[in-house]
Amino acid sequence: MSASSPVEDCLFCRIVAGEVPAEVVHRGDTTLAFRDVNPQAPTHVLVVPQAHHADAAALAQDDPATLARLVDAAREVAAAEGLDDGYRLVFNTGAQAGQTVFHVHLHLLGGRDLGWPPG
Ligand code: DGP
Repeated sequence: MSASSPVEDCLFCRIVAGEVPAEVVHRGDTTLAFRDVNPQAPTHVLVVPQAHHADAAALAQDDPATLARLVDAAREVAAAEGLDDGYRLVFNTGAQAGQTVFHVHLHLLGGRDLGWPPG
């Protein structure tokens, strides 16, 4: 889906709208970052576009400037969290990759040694 208006049953559209509570750590003109409800590292933040796009590939096609802003917002959050030794950025894209929420989100993970390859 490439629509960018809010999608009624989309969890992250509802977080952007303030209809579902979340611990917001950063808000930009077109982006929002909030803590993951099920953190996999001491810092685990999700950075999303405020507009709805299903996944990173769709966002790259529809609005590449906002895709870049997600990465820049993650950089700002990582700095604020003191992740000076590094952090990981992940887009799960598609069900087989583990994507469960189909509003694109950039996982920012840090604060511990992160293994490779991921599971
Ligand atoms: P993914 O598997 O890549 O689609 O990641 C979805 C993430 O969303 C997962 O790490 C858990 C997180 N998540 C699911 N529901 C909520 C919620 O209601 N609030 C917050 N803050 N995070 C959520």
